[in-house]
Amino acid sequence: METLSKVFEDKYNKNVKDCTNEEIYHGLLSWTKEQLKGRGYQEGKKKIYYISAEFLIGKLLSNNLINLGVYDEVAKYLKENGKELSMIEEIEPEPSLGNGGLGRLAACFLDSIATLGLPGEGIGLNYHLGLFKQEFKDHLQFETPNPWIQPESWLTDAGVSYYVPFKGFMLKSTLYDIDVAGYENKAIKLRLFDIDIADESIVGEGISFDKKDLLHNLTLFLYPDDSDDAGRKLRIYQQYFMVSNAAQLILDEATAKGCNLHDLADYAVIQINDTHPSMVIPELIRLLTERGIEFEEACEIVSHVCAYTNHTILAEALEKWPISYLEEVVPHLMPIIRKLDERIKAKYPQENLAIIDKNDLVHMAHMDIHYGFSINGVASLHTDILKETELHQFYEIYPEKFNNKTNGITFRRWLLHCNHPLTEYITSMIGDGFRKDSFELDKMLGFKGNQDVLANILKIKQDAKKRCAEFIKANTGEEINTHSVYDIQIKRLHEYKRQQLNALYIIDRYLKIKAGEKPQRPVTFIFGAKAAPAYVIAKDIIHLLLCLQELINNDPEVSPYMKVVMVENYNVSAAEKLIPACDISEQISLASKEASGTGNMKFMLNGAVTLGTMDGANVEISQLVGKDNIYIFGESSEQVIEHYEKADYCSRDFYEKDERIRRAVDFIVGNELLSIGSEEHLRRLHHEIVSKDWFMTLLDFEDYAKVKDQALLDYEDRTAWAEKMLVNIGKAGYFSSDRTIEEYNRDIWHLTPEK
Ligand code: GLG
Repeated sequence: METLSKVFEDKYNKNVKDCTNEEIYHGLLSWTKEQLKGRGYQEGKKKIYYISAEFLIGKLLSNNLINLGVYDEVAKYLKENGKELSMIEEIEPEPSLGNGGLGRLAACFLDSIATLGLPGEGIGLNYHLGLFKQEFKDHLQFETPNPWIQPESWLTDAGVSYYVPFKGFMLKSTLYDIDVAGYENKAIKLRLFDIDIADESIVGEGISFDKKDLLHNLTLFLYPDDSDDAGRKLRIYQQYFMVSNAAQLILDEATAKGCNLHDLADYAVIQINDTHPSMVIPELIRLLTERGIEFEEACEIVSHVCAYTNHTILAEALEKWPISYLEEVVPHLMPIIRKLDERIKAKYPQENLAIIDKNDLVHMAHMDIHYGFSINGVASLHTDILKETELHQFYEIYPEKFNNKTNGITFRRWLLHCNHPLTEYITSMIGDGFRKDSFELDKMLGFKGNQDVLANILKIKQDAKKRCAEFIKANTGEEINTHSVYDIQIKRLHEYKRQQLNALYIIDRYLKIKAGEKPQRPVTFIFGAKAAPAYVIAKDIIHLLLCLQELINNDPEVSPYMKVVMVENYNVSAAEKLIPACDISEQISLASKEASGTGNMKFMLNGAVTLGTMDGANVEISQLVGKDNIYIFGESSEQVIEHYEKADYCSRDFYEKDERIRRAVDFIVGNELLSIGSEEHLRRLHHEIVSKDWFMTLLDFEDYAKVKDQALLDYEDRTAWAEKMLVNIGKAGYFSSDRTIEEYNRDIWHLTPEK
């Protein structure tokens, strides 16, 4: 720790003892950056370029210390000097460079790519103000900017820049790198492109800004509101800026290593993360032809370099850009896209295989599938749905391109970092081999029935709940009972994820308590969720949850038995505090709609029991832990898909026929809530549920309530419950992103790992 001490002396002319937490954070930041550099980078002839519009990396300090293998040493050194590393962690701003699962997955993947010693890098954009910061006022969500770049940050200017052509002008980029340490291995880089002239001062009230002022706004926000034309076009500007830079960088790096461009596939493989980076295909073709390669050969080369991951079947996320937008932003790509489309139409005249459809929309996913060599889904059920339904027409012509890669999470962040006590306890039981080989967690199962072990696991959970209660108090002002069951649903707010289903259960329970049915143990219903700024119903659901929180927590007759808390500005750091404390993990999406989910894996790893539908990776979780260790409810994906095909689901029927459902739904517009909240929001939501309910909330209500009641009853047998926890932890090894990345490499990338 000598070099660290020296940092404080050189930087502040002080002993660490006399430094403020801010100073210590900045000292640690520059010291850690040096250590990372000293590590070296994964090299190799062929490299994976993981291009993604989102990298939800979270805070980096502790994770880097863990991966560098110095966390304990640094914590001890600080403690000896009267400082707490956990307090220093609080100083670090969290970059919000992602929305949710897709961006967090990209961050977990970088950790695993580095850990496995694979040569690779992530490529994205350096959004100055991230997604947005969520604030609650009058039980409503408001959005404000979330600046995270300080004069000293994890970014390093890479000294690389390119010119990116748009219609009528060029933009010059600057490249910033963030080092990502592998666990006890070398580092890789996350490369974020930016423009120097981005200007935060153009942001007005909330997160509003002139969407047409491209010279100043291009890298300000992640996913600007796309509810209008200007917002949608801005996304195209951002996407093209990202992939044009990426393509130039990739060709330069390959050429520098001796590539003659004909053999590009021996030097580079590109993983296209959802459709946002899809324009990399025509852009690479453009650059290759500029560098003297024939069009036909350029298509061939690119088809051996690009692979595509699909993360959702929701139509809203499968991008289709109008030709007119592309003509306006990147006219030089359109002739290429048209040619790519013509080649396909000549071979496959079927309308549903076309890149450009008859409404002049460019289907980005279709381009990825035709001109990439691999397409994968992110959980086994999801891939099956792609093959059998959503992308069936492509599966018929390219069966060999389709493959599944069930998602995973990095255990460094989601166990070692967020849950030190559990990590230490597991180590004491089975040694530390699981840190590198997650399947070793299976050894935990040998302790089934061991009363001491079960008691210890319960104790660790109880302590985590106490720490979490402090976080909740600080975040929401609410006091929660640490002996209550912690029932947690944290994820983006979306109707398909069905937070509204959970809310209806809460209302139902509230009404029962009011009617004198007092449960033996209280439950705390914990939520965290951001809603897209223009997603009206999602914001109405947040409103409902906040109104329920106000009503229930302030009712002396009910609050001893249940509470509702909605954490403000839910993000990676909040997740790290909530997940270790969870008893029941809510994964209640409408079957077929959640491609995978990754929160479900994080909860399981930390000893929560899942309450969920047979959707996404829940299916694989249930296969692994067995039906006694998970609570499954609701209709299957086949049944749901059939409802959609036949258009035979009618929420009003459920509402009218079922008294219990009707009472809960009508409570949304009853006097109790109307006296707290806004009539407009509550009535709109009520109307939506009764007369639309696209995601079939009412269909699954009865079964959900029944199974959830059972889970809460079973919780009372503490030993039996601890055994469920043990099995969940023991079986979580499969969900390490190291396993996922090994599979990507084995089946798609074919890189040689470095020791
Ligand atoms: C998607 C899906 C999630 C999935 C994640 C990562 O909705 O189910 O776990 O990607 O593959 N848009 C997303 O967050």
